[in-house]
Amino acid sequence: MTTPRSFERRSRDTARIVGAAVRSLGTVVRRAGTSAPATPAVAIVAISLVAAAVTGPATLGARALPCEVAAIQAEAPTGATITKVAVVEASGARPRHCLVDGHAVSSGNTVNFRLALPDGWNGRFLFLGVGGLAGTIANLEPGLARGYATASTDTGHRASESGWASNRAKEIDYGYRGTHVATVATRALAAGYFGTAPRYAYFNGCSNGGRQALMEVQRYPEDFDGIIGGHPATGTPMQVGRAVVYQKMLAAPDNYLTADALELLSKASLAACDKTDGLEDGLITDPRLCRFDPTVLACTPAAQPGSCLTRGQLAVVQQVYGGVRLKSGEMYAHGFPPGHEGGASGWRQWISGTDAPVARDDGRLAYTGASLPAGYGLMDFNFKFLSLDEDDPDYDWRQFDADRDLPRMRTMTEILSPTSPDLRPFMTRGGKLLIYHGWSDPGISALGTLAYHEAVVKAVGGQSAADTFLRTYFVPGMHHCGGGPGPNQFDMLSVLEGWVERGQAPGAIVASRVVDGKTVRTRPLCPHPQVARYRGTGSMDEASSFTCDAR
Ligand SMILES: [Ca+2]
Repeated sequence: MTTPRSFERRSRDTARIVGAAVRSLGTVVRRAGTSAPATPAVAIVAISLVAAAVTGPATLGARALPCEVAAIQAEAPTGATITKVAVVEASGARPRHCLVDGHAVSSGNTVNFRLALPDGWNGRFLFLGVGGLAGTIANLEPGLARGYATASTDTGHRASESGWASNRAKEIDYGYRGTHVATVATRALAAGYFGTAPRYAYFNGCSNGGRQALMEVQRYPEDFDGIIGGHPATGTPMQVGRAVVYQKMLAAPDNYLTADALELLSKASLAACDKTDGLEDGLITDPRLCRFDPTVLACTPAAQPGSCLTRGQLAVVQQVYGGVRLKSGEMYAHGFPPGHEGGASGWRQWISGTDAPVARDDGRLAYTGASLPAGYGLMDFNFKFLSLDEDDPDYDWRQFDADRDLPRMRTMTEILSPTSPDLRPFMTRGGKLLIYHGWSDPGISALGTLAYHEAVVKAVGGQSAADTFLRTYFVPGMHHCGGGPGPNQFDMLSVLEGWVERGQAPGAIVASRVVDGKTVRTRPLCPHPQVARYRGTGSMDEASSFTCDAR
């Protein structure tokens, strides 16, 4: 197998030869076009150089194997089984590709994967994470459209498979190992198919995919050259934070945060915080500067219904902002920063749902029906079968008490929660990590990601060490992996490639806000601890009117 280093060198040579040949061909064409015909001999030499360059052993995109089960299985690494292979014709931005389904062996389980091997391969490998409780395989088209050999995994169970979380091997595969074994298998299959190892391997995922990203960095630092972790899920702490919020929300009918209450809250937090970042632009760029007290919305006897928040509603809001501390004072589940609580993808989607909870037979309030808030739908399952070290079908998260119950969750927290800040092995081998998180994510707290970033900086030896391999970007006004009023479209993968492949250390990344297909605002995202600052002149909707400044 070609080593990446020697391959890289060869591929540079190839690029030089192709470049020279193309330049030479260009000359030929221009001459032809200006009625000064080149001699046939010159043209033939140039064309044969190109042909030699694109069919040589180090060529990108020249398929080495037929797209057939037997041929691909013959090149498969130990433990990988190919179950289905199909040629998929080009469609839209998606190139023609060989689609490979199979599974890889882990200890006590098999892990499904899918791998797409495109015509016109760009020489790189991209693995895509999956959301929620996994059990499905990501849509590979975003990677395919850019020419990557693109793979994903369900992490070792199917979404339809009840009882998977009562199987420790499957829990471990969901936690971290499934991503690793599927990565090793699919990267080797790509190398076998194309006849050469991918020059670079990347991971990209958001939410649970962001959790997969951090697990890879922490546990398998050799798997990827570059990793993007968006809105990384935190496993047990995230569940604990939600449980305590719902304990308060469901304690009385009055406590429910209606859509109107959330819009009221959103207006009030924006009014209090918009200017604190130096520019009144409808966005809270740095909610850490915000001193917003929601009790300004407290109902008074004279208040009109719907114009204020009840005591119960305020208690819920303060719980969401405040997070969960242990008796020792340690912050266990970070609260959420104020700002941009309203809108369809805001707190309504994650925290309060669209329909008020109703009383069950036992008199207690519960959400029912199809419109469960995203943070609530999996509460029962998570606590009974995933968070607890020993399954307990009778466990009631409504009674959860952090100091009493967390000792019952130690092993599973280790399995599910990507909390280790010591990323030195990844740093030392030259890996690069981009983390991003919308400040207004109502599903997973950006403050938790901030705390993790700071812990990493400390663990690897300080800011200058961290700067060699890590950038974290907080996105103002962005909800969970998208949505919200902020600039929420950006291309982290190109930035990561520039860093890994060309040594271009990332700075500001321009993000766009697109409404009905039109870009209405661009804004730089700044690597933490820098923050985007308005220069004082120019349109507030143009990224060029901002600089990234130290706070
Ligand atoms: Ca502002």
